[in-house]
Amino acid sequence: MPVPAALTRTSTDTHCPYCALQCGMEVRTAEAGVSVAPREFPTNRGGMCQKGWTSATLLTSAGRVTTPLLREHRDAPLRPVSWDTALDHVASRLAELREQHGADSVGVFGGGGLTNEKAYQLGKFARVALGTSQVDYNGRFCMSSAAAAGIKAFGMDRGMPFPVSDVAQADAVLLIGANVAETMPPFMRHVLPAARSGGLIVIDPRRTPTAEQASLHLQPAPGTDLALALGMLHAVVADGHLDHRYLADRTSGFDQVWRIAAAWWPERVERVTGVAAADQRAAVRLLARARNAYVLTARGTEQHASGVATVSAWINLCLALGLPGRPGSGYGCLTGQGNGQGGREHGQKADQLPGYRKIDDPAARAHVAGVWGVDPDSLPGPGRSAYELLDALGTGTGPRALLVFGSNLVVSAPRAGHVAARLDALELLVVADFVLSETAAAADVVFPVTQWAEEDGTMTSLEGRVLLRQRALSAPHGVRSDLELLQGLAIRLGQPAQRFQTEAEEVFEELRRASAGGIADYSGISYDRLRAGEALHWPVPGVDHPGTPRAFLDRFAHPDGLARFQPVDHTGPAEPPDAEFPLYATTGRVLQHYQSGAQTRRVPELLAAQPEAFVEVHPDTARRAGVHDGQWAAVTSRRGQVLARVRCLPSMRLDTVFLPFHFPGSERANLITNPALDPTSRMPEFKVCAVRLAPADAEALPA
Ligand SMILES: Nc1nc2c(c(=O)[nH]1)N[C@H]1C(S)=C(S)[C@@H](COP(=O)(O)OP(=O)(O)OC[C@H]3O[C@@H](n4cnc5c(=O)[nH]c(N)nc54)[C@H](O)[C@@H]3O)O[C@H]1N2
Ligand SMILES: Nc1nc2c(c(=O)[nH]1)N[C@H]1C(S)=C(S)[C@@H](COP(=O)(O)OP(=O)(O)OC[C@H]3O[C@@H](n4cnc5c(=O)[nH]c(N)nc54)[C@H](O)[C@@H]3O)O[C@H]1N2
Ligand code: SF4
Ligand SMILES: [Mo]
Repeated sequence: MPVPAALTRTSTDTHCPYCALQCGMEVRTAEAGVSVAPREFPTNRGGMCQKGWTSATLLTSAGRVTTPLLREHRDAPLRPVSWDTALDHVASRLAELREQHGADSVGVFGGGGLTNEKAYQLGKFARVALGTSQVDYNGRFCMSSAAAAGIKAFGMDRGMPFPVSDVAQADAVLLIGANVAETMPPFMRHVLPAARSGGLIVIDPRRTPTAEQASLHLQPAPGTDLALALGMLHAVVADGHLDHRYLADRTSGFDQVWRIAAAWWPERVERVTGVAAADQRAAVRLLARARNAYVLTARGTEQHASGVATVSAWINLCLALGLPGRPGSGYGCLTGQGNGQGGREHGQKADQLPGYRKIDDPAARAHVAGVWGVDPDSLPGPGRSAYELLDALGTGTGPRALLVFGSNLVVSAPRAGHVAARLDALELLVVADFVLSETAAAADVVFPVTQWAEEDGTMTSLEGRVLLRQRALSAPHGVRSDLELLQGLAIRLGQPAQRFQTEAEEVFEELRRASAGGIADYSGISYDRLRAGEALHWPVPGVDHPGTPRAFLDRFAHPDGLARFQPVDHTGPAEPPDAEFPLYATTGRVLQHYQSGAQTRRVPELLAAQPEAFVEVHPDTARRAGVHDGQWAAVTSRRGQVLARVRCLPSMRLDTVFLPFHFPGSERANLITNPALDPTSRMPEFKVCAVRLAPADAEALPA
């Protein structure tokens, strides 16, 4: 085989393997090894965080899986086998299950870190090669609530409907449940101008490194944002900041919303949220007086059983101030995973087909089936959402086998103890990964796959821009790409090989056709245009179309062109604190670890910086619970108990503790989280549950 051109280069322009900021980086290959360096790119402006700087470590790490692994039966160890043995084994088990129990006996779980090509191919593999409706992905845990709220309000979900760099022009920025100083550090460059002019407002129950830089920090109790948004909307109206002209020209439905917000005067909201009425009014004033203002939401306000309503309430506030679709201002949601945006557009979601089409829409089915060369009637309908899928595994009514691509569910799924038990109840668990994650370690078959720098593929970043990640080096012997794995299984399941291409660019060419005419239209994007460095934000409906960096400037995506206010009211957390579980627990991230930590816990510098789980707690609350700074504590909810080292912080609310979710085993924050789901988005309530805090049992301590 000739050496691909990319492999003769010593430096390749690409993007970071982790979060949605997709910082521009260079991968350098030399005798001494592989290294990375930031490059100038609009989202990171030459910056990179510690995860980016250390991202080459895993490419050559000893912890990498380089051969397929298989266990003969549940109690046997995983042993190395050949690719043919592993593929034959999986395909024949899947065929048997399908034969005996029907196509829905096999489930597929994808991830928002997968490239567009992989996400597309995985959805197609599920619907065509397996014929199953049971496919969903971890984006359901990520920003599905903001996506649903965006569709309701604007008729379209593109996380940030404007370039990230626009934010730097603003004199006011409101960040809600977003700790960007840790979750997207170079993003802070874009909010610095607002911070310098006294216009950075942060809403977070914790005094995060982001909140430290704010001019105004509102610190509500977890799960009370909806009330806060109503209070601020009330202040907009009462203090004369309502943009009447914008309301009349660009929106509908304000009256029903006001009927609810009228009853939420700031003093009442203060009693529910703990945020002083004067601070609510001050925040509104900063936004209303700004020449340019942006409001950005992230997981803190979204990961709730009322997440869609909560984001809708924030969008209502933005509409009342006339921000969305105005040049230099706007509302956006900060997508999280590297391809969180593209990952929810191309059909790995239970209710969706490529191009952000609905799977129950006959025209969408006919179009996509045409591209795939199958009968539209052969495509299954919508399946279960992520948590509902996991909850049903091995129960007899749900899937008996699960294929996992790009998620470490044992650590990251809500009520993780229960999810791990459901995975154990499966007849077959198959995981594709490049490390032996906690989920891979529990699998019957593990397929070792290539990593970001060893393959081509496109990602769609938080600003809706499609980016090319280019192959920079060859993969270790024994690993194959996800696309090759899918083809290997598809052929064995009786599919023609050409239906499941293995070159990313060829898959992208098909994705273009499948997305054509859809909401997320990629038909005008090509690898050549991306290689030439064009900045293409979707929709790009033609090869001569310049892309859409700023959506909604003239009209919103609803047929009447108007944005729709959503009448929503405050309900509060699904599980409020009580005498037995008196504290709120909330969960989230630290700078050094990514998600379940499957990758970053294998990078020595990152593990050394954050080696174990911790719980942030106010010193008075710690004293009352009998726990001490630096000692291990047990945090217990109705679902389980997590062990974490106590960090006393006077800036914490007295009623709230915080845990990061990056750690495994008994340090898994998700042992306690509540899988209460939002009725629309099916997003679990990761951000609030009721707990009690106590000293940890000496015998139970982590080794
Ligand atoms: N270092 C690092 N960076 C990452 C990731 C990572 O794992 N590690 N993951 C990426 C991904 S996939 C995502 S989704 C993003 C997430 O990015 P963020 O949303 O910024 O991260 P989180 O820490 O989950 O949550 C943000 C904040 O929400 C606050 N919060 C908790 N409850 C509430 C509430 O009720 N209301 C409000 N207003 N705030 C609340 C928490 O205190 C926390 O500081 O980060 C991306 N970047
Ligand atoms: N308590 C709590 N839980 C949470 C959250 C929270 O805030 N609090 N946040 C939620 C959010 S926002 C998210 S996004 C999820 C994320 O949680 P997960 O879905 O577990 O995401 P990762 O930890 O990134 O796991 C990705 C896995 O896939 C592998 N991988 C990476 N790239 C590829 C690829 O291209 N192909 C294949 N085959 N494998 C790949 C990695 O090695 C890793 O093992 O966690 C959710 N869970
Ligand atoms: S901010 Fe995100 S994309 Fe940038 S280097 Fe850090 S993890 Fe990578
Ligand atoms: Mo996420």
